[in-house]
Amino acid sequence: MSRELTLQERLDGEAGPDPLRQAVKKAVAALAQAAIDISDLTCRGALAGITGEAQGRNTDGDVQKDLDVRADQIIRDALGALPIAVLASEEMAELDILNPGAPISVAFDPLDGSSNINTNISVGTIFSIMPTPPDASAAFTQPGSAQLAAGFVVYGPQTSLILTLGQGVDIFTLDRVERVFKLTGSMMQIPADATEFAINTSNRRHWDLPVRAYIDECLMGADGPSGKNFNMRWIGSLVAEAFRILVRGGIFLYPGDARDGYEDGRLRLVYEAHPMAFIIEQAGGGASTGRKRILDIVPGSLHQRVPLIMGSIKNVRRLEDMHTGPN
Ligand code: FBP
Repeated sequence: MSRELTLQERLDGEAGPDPLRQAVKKAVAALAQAAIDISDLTCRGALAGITGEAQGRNTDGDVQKDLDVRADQIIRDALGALPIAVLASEEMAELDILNPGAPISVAFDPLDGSSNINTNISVGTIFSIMPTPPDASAAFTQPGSAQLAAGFVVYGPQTSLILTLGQGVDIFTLDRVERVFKLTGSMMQIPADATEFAINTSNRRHWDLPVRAYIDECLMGADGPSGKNFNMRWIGSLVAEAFRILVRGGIFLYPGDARDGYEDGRLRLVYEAHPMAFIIEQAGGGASTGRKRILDIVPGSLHQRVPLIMGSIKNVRRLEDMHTGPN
């Protein structure tokens, strides 16, 4: 049996002499190293002092769990000495400007899905790497299409790192014995048409009409206009839903709804929706608000939320049609 390529070998093969690509390579390698440490903590759980208990709130008002705080520190320590201009984290109110002359800037959600920690359900880390513009403080006011690389890690039964450098999507699995990520899935392609949807249906009464109409269509199954029976999943963990969609297709929705504070849904543009959209599009899928392509959105603020609909391209297009009408 041939030996699997390690993440480091893959990065070395891609980077070449270009200083921008070299900086991306170093940042991804450091994020992967941090993910191994976070994976150790999630696996040991209470044995490592991880309780899932709230530690307070971050400056944006989200409840912060102990693992949120530790994961944030682990990643900042891993990236701190690299040629990075600006760091942005879900856990930090403001940008952290490190070295304004450096070619890249990194945004990350250190621990996504933290409400799942004490229920032993998959959580993850998400990251987005941007080129640094002449005014470094504008690093995260660029559209998602400017991303140089994006990835996420799922701390689940396996720890998996999903990566795009803008030329397809690869999956790396953590080899716990050797403590390295190894390539286990190359050039992922999301099936174009799928029959699995993921949405928190407890919010149905708050949804707007296009979302209701689409989910009703799914629920009607073969008797409805789709002519197909759908299955449903809701893990409440964006990284786990995205991983499932990458391997077997489907559609994920966290739409805006009528609850106070949920007008633009729950997910954050800069370090959740942008990187996910880059990965999903690179695997042949779609990512949209229903009215606009996620990668075309220019963030107005660091922690802004955005409705996110992503997955199999035909399902996403159907939902867009329901929002805007077919072209
Ligand atoms: P956090 O960024 O606070 O972890 O929230 C994100 C998230 O956990 C996603 O991973 C998940 O898709 C969503 O919230 C679940 O939200 P809800 O509990 O409203 O279904």
